[in-house]
Amino acid sequence: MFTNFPFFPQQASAQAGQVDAIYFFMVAVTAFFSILIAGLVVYFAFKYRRRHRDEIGHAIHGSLALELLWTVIPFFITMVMFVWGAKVFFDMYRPPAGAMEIHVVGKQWMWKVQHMDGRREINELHVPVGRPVKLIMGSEDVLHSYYIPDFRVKADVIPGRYNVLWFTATRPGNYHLFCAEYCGTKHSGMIGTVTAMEPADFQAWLSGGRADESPVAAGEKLFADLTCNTCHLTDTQGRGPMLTNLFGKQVELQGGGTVTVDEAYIRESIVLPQAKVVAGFQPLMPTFQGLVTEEQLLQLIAYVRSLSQQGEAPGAAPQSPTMPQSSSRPVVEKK
Ligand code: HEC
Ligand SMILES: [Cu+2]
Repeated sequence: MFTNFPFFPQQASAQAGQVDAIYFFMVAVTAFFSILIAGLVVYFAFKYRRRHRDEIGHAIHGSLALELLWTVIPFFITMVMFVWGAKVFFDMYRPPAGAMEIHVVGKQWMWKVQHMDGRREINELHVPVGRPVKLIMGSEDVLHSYYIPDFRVKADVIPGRYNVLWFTATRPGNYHLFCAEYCGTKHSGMIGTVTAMEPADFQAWLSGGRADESPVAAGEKLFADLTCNTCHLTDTQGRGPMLTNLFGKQVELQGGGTVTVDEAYIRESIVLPQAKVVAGFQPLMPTFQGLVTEEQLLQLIAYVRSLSQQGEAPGAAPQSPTMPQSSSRPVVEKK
């Protein structure tokens, strides 16, 4: 609709239309009332101007009807904005199950990307059209923000957290990518290109490059290198809990309470193991904060999660990104 309007980014994702609709609704409401009020101010200034030197205005003692009117009408208009906005917001913050996952790490001043089959790219992102894509993001240093205006999506990449952004690209093309959070002297250079491709072209692109080790395989290696496997065994005899089939389950904590195992919990278990101690275990897991990079954390999480994927032996080859993920995989965010 707005592709020929040079001041407005094109709509290239499934959510772009929804975001624009609510944006234009709010602009229209604001413009309508601004013009109405400004017009009335001018009109009344003339209509009720002082005509004689000694003229004195009537005192006004309020009007219940008027006060109700200008309270109730704005209330309903703002509730429409709130409910509508909340709906769009929740849709944008809950990735659908089975979305294609891609790891993204922000770093002064670049975006490092790794696909699930291992292929890497920097300041670029290739995605297929017509398929939900979930970016799992971490920051190696400071706050960054991943912003694709043509898709109408933006998410802060907060250090020390597991950040998620999802979208479904709808038309092939190249789109601007920006860091939208001031992150140091070369912040303005932290830009790139998102390339949306037809699924077949995307497959060709994916298999065309030199694929690195997949995040799951890298995570499995780290699991051994960091000696995680000396405490977390594949049976219950280890000093730490068994991690097989853990993802998505409820875990009982020492001192009562439970926690659902999701990516954020696994991340916390690795960097702050004492924050939530599993019931029946000693708090003897050392912290790995500072010993692993953000990218390695994402790989470890991907590996621990892969231990729970049905039909796969622990550490088996990762799924190809084009395969729909098994529906039995527990999802963190339910729709
Ligand atoms: C010295 C032994 C030891 C090492 C090494 C160790 N862990 Fe642990 N881990 C534990 C213990 C004990 C617990 C349970 C107590 C707790 O929650 O702190 C635990 C808990 C966990 C949990 C939460 C499990 C649950 O059931 O909720 C995860 C995930 C985890 N560790 C991952 C790792 C990873 C990944 C590594 C390697 C980077 C690692 N651990 C290294 C002993 C260890
Ligand atoms: Cu940045």
